[in-house]
Amino acid sequence: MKLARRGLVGAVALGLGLVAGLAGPASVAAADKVTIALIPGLTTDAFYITMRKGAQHAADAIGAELIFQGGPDFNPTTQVPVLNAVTARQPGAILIAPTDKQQLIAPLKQAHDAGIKVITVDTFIDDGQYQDGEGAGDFPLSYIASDNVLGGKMAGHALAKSVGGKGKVYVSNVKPGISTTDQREEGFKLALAEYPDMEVLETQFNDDDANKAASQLQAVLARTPDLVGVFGANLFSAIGAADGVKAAGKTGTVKVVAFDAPSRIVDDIKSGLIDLAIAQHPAEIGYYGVMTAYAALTGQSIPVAVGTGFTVMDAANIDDPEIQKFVYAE
Ligand code: T6T
Repeated sequence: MKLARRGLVGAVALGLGLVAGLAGPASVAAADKVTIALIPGLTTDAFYITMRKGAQHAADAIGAELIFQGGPDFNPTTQVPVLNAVTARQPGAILIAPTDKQQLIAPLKQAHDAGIKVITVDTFIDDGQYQDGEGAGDFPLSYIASDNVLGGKMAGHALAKSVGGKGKVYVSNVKPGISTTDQREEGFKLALAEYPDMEVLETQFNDDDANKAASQLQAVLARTPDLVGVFGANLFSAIGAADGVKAAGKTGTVKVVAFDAPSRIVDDIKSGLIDLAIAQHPAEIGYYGVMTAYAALTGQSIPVAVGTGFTVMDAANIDDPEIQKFVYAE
């Protein structure tokens, strides 16, 4: 029978999750040099660029080799061939942000069957509950990420507050089937359900294309002139929604709450185009991803889930150096 190790994604620090094997023999000796691959959702996104920096920091600290290889867009069609190529190189561990909950299960199973330790970062496969003996995508050893339902709830309450608790809003989202953005929308809607005078319009899916998100904003506004706000559920959705608001001449009238914090979003907070951003901590995800992989590769027990934090950025705190350090790298 498989050992059930279900941890909670939340404010869980490395080593605080439920651990397996405590009664077993002491850990095996550290490997001489381990190779850990990080496969992002796409290579050119400031979120994953920042994650890579945190991962590299950890790899340098432990003398591991870090391979960073990914696709040009957030898409399983381009990510799966990259994953297969990385699997063929037989790294000790693969850290991956799967671009689809279902479509990455089979190719990741191949990596797992080849003896590679699979850990997912940012996004998850299947139901995201690993090592509990249930589901085709149960084999990854750990999931290291933000709590995206919580982040979506935070965004929902922030948007409701900024519009005075009433009016029509919608979610600008990427596409269905991505664990993170699905969960953010879920959290946002849970929060908005607490405001009887608010209405959530149909979600607009932009395929991670900011230009599409901008056009959609203008189209929604054309058919709903009393729109009061929008939640951009990731970096490109938020930038696009903000562009749409600006192009429509509605800066400050249609409120924008963003997920993610590249410098462009910071500029928009300063100019008043974006009200607030929920910044993730991608460097933390990369750092603990590598450390978790290393622990697994050297025979240590590891938490099945590691929850990383958020920093809320708005006009009142954006110049604070303690806040600025969470702006994503370019
Ligand atoms: O929001 C992040 C990431 O968490 C999500 O899974 C995909 O989009 C981003 O990379 C931002 O573009």
